[in-house]
Amino acid sequence: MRVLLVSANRERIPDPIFPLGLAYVGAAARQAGHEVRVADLCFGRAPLQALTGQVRRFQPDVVGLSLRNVDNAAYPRTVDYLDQHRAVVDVLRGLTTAPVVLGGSGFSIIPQAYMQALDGDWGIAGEGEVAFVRLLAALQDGRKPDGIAGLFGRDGPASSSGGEATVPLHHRGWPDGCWPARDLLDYSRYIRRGGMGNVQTKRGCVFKCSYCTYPLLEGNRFRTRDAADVVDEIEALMQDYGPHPVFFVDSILNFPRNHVETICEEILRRGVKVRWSCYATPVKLDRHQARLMAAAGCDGIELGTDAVDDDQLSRLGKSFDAETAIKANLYCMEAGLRVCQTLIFGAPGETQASVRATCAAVRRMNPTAVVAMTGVRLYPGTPLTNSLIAQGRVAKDAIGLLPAFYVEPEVAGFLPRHLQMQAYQAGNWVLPGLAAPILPGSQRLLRGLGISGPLWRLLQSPWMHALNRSRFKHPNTSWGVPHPGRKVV
Ligand code: B12
Ligand code: SF4
Repeated sequence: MRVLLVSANRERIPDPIFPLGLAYVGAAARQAGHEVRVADLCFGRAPLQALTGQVRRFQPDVVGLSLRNVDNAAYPRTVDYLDQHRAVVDVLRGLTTAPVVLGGSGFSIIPQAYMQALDGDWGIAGEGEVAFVRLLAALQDGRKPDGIAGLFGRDGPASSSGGEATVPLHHRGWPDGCWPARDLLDYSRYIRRGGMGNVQTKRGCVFKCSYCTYPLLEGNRFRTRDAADVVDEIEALMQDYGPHPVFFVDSILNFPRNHVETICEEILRRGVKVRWSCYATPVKLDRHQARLMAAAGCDGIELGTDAVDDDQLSRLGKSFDAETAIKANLYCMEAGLRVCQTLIFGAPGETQASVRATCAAVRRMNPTAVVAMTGVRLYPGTPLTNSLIAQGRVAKDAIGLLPAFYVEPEVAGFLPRHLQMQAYQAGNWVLPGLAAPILPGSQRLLRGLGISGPLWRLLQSPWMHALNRSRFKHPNTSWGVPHPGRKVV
C-alpha cells in the first residue's frame, strides 16, 4: 500500500526536533513491504500547501498522522497545538478519502478525546511499529482489525483489551531489527537547525513520579536495547551525516546503571567520537557514573530533580532526597559535565518555605542552567491527577483536551515574582511559563553560527547571564489573562 506519514509538529522552541517516532513507524511499515513517504510540516513557509502537493502526487492509500505535542506544557504562557492539528486533518479530508490513522505521544496521552476532536478513522495509542503494520495489513485485506493493542476506532478502543483505555499497551521487548528510517526525512536539516540528532536506547520508566506521563506512554518497566546495537546506530549516524551531537531521548538515560555504563564502555572501546546529552535521575548517580559518561562524550545532562526539599520531593513521588540531588549535581560538575537542573514549582503541598528551600539549595549547587516550571501540568491517568480527582479537588472532566495545570493556592500569588527574582539574580534560570526560553531569531542566529548541542549550555558564560537576566528586570507579576486554550484547576 502507499502510506503517507505526516509529521504535524511545527514547534521549533527550544529547537526543531527530528520526529524519531515517525521514523521508527516508517521503518516498520517499509519493512512490511509498503511504499512509504513522509510529509514533514516542520519547515517551510507554507507547509499545508506543500502537504497538498504531496498528497496529490502520491495518492496515498493510508495516511498516518504523527502528533508529538498536545501543548508546550508551560504555564501561563501555554501554547495549544490542537487547532494546528485540526487544520492538517481538514486539508487531508479535502484531498483524499484514504483513512487517517492518528498516533504519537501527543495522541497517546488523550487518545479518545483526540479521536473525536480530529475525527480520525483510526488511532494507535502507544508504540506504533507493530500495531500500525498490523492495521495496514487488515486494511489491505479488507478485514476488520482485531486484537491490535492500543487501537482506537471511531467508536472508541478497538483492541480486545476494550474498556476505557487511556493507557496504551506496550510491547514486551524492544522492537528488534528496526532502526528509524531517517532517510525518509531531511535529518541533516534538523542537525543544522536543531543543533542535534536523536537516538533511543530503551523504553519505559520504573519510577513513579506523581505527575509524569512517561510510564504511561512507554510502560513502567525498562526495555533496553543491546549496547552494541545502540553504538552501531551512532557510528552509522556519524558516518552518514558527519559528526554531530545527539540527544538520547530515553525517559532517563542513567538508570538502570549497568545499561548506561555498558553503552559508555562500548563507545570508549570502539573509540567513537560523539558529543551527547540526556535526561538523568539523581538516583544512584555517583562519581564513577558521572566520570564514565563524561569520558564517553556526554557534555550536557538534564537532571530531573524537581525540588530540593525532602517534603516536596516525597509529595512529588520522587525516589530520592535532597541530599542525593545535591550530591548528584556535585559529581556531574566535578566530572566536567554541564548540568541543567529542571524544577517544578507549585505542585500540591508546595509552601513558600519549600519554594525558598529549593531556590536557595539550587543557587548553592550552582549548575550550568536551571529550567523551572511554574505549576504542574495535569495529564489523564497519572497518580497525581487520579489522587486530585479522588480527593474531589479536581473535576474529572477538567482533564481532557485543553491543557490543565495545578498551582498550589498557597503559593500562587508568590511564585511569579519570587521565581523571576531568582532568575534575575542568578542569570542562568529559564522560566518557560513566564518568559519565552529563546526568541526564534536568536535561535536561528546561534544555529546559523554553527553552535550545536542544547542551547542551555550557553548559560555557563557570564555575558549570557547578563543577556538572560535582563529579561527578568521588570518582573511580570501576573499570571496573564486566562484564555480558552488552557485551564488552571
Ligand atoms: C526527548 C524528549 C524531548 C527532547 C527532544 C530532544 C531530541 N533532540 O529529540 C527535548 C528536551 C528537546 C523536548 C522538548 C519538548 N518536549 Co519533549 N519529550 C521527549 C520525550 C522524553 C521522548 C520523545 C521521543 O523522542 N521518544 C521516542 C520516540 C521513538 O517515541 P514517540 O515519539 O512517542 O513515537 C512512538 C509512538 O508515539 C508512536 N508513533 C509516533 N508517531 C506515530 C505516527 C503514527 C501514524 C502511529 C500509528 C504511531 C506513531 O510510535 C513511535 C514508535 O514506537 C517525550 C516523552 C516520552 N516519553 O515520550 C517528551 C514529550 C514528547 N515532550 C513533550 C513536550 C511538551 C515538549 C516541549 C513542548 C516542552 C517545552 N515546552 O519545551 C518541547 C517541544 C519541542 C519540539 N520542537 O517539539 C510532551 C508532549 C505532550 C504534551 N504536553 O504536549 C512529552 C510527551 C512529555 C510529556 N510531558 O508528557 N522533548
Ligand atoms: S519524572 Fe523521570 S524518573 Fe520520574 S517517572 Fe518520569 S521519566 Fe521516570
